[in-house]
Amino acid sequence: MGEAAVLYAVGEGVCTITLNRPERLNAFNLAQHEGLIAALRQAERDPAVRCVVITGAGRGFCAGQDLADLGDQPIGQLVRRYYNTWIRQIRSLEKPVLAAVNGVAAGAGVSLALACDLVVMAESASLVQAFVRVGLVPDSGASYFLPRLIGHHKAMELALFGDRLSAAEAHALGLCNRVVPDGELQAAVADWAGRLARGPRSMGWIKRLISRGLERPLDEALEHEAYLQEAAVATADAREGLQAFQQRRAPDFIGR
Ligand code: LHQ
Repeated sequence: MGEAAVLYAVGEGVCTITLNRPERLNAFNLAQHEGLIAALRQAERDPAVRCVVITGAGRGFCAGQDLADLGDQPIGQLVRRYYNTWIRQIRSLEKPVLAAVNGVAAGAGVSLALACDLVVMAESASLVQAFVRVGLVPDSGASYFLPRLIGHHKAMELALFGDRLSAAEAHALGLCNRVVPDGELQAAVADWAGRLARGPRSMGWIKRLISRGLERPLDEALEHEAYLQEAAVATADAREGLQAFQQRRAPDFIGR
């Protein structure tokens, strides 16, 4: 049997999911879709996982659809059944998900990074809205994320021209949180992921609130905040947080 198309590892509360088809810059075939969907499901269910990191093996992050292996199902079905599934999983997972963009991301590979809650890019990594280059349209949420993140005109520029965007340009536009030297990506991601993995249960609810922030009226947001605040204050982590504050020490959160 060949190597798994997706690698899964858990350590100290951090689950690392690695797309593992480096010879194709981790472009998606069915095995990689299935591996990613299964990995995200496992990360959601495992209480030992408190933060998820998604990255790519080799010199690429993810080149989108494997154009040499389109399979034989109708494309609409492929998109609905696979791409849309893992995009929804990332957004609904009640744990922070961090994209460690180690190299080039293209097409749905960019969507994968943008769906995550935090994006850290290596200096030499880049983003390519490759869809138009092959006569296609943005998918996997690209048409949703891009205008929200960078506005209509810039989103149109990227989507219509499909030019490669450097990590520095992506950062200037607000498409990633941080750019770090290539050799420091792993350490930078481990630092953030470690902090998130030691965070309180409320992090999952923070994600739920912020993810819906742009979508709904103020009154609805206020009510949802009140509802979740009531849930948050009842957690062991909130009790610990308040006690630690009074005792002037760092809190020791357990994720519950
Ligand atoms: C690839 C790929 C790739 C196969 C590099 N496939 N082999 C959803 C559902 C259904 C239909 C279609 O679309 C979608 C969503 C999408 O994602 S559409 C967009 C699909 N992706 C692309 O169009 C990107 C295609 N790749 C590229 O433009 C370049 O490879 C990028 C800009 C990613 C990287 O360029 P370079 O750094 O110059 O690398 P390279 O082009 O030399 O690629 C390295 C190898 O990886 C090469 O194979 P080889 O055997 O010659 O070493 C490529 O053929 C292979 N590869 N992307 N998507």
